[in-house]
Amino acid sequence: MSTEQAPNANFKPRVFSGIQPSGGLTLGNYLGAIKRFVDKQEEGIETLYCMVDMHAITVWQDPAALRRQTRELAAGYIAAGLDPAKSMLYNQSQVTEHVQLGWIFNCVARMGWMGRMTQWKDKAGKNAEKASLGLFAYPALMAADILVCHATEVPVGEDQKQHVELTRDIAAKFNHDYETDFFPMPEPLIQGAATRVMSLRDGSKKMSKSDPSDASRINMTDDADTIAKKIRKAKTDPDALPSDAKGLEDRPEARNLVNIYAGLADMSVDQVLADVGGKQFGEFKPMLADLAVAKLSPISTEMGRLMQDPAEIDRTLTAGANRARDIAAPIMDRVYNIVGMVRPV
Ligand code: AQP
Repeated sequence: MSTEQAPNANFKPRVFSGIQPSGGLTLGNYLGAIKRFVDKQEEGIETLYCMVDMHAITVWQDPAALRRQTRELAAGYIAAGLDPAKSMLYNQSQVTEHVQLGWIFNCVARMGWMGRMTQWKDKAGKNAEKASLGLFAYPALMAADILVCHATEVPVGEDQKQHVELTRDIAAKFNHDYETDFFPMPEPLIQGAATRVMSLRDGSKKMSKSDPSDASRINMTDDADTIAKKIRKAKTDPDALPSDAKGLEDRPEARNLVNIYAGLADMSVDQVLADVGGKQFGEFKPMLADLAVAKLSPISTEMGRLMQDPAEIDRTLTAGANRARDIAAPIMDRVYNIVGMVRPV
């Protein structure tokens, strides 16, 4: 039997994940992230879920829209099943330890690491000279978000795996440079179907809240008719559905719709195809639309009800921030001490 300890054996299991309030919530955010947040909360582990508004402003945000979207995101979390008494829900900007550690990590991370991030390449594109410095440094702040609370698990969609790996590199370099074992090595939690939901208009692009085409995504606030219409118009190919997952290779749009069905129904892709293999899209799309409406309508109705009382949402977020600070502040005190600084009392 190996006597080697697991890398995080000395750390309490703790879950952290964030979503940017940079637009309305999409089905991608729900299936790739929020639905998994709820599963984790129910396991009885300490869970912190954050509206990462400091990340959102790496791209210009209208202040009134940012305020509204932050509350809408919090309402989405709660409506989807996160209980603020169990999970800490808060705004990144309200717990200043995030940016304090973010700066220290800017000094630990290397420019080359940031330049290799696919999200940077996708978002900055050919306009890198004009992109904000914050967009380039975003992964160092994300590492700080995770490590400022010593999180050991990070439920995210497939697209964020590279950022969690970078977080481990930053933790390892900090530990090495300061000859300590202070930071854990967080693990990305990417499980089940629909960890990468693609655009309804282009199966090679991820579904995104900032895509200029509203038809490319299902918003959590879309009504039943809009959801049905978007699914009816979703790009597909002319063939019938195959009877196993192998038959979806080279059919990105078909794979995406089956993946979405599997994610919503909590089934595997093969289980879905055992039921619908051989059907044409004319028959499958209405089934998918009915399922999406059945799963999403209760959430959007509850979000609408919660949004009627923005002051209550703000109170919930402030209470969450106070609890998160109780975890982050002593960690930052120790980071300052390791680095050779003193935090103000
Ligand atoms: N299409 C997706 N499929 C699966 N998971 C997804 N996530 C986002 N889109 C998909 C997951 O949602 C969490 C929060 O992501 P984010 O809002 O912080 O940033 P993002 O990944 O950049 O999401 P968007 O919608 O594309 O935002 P914009 O358009 O502002 O950049 C993450 O766990 C992510 O994996």
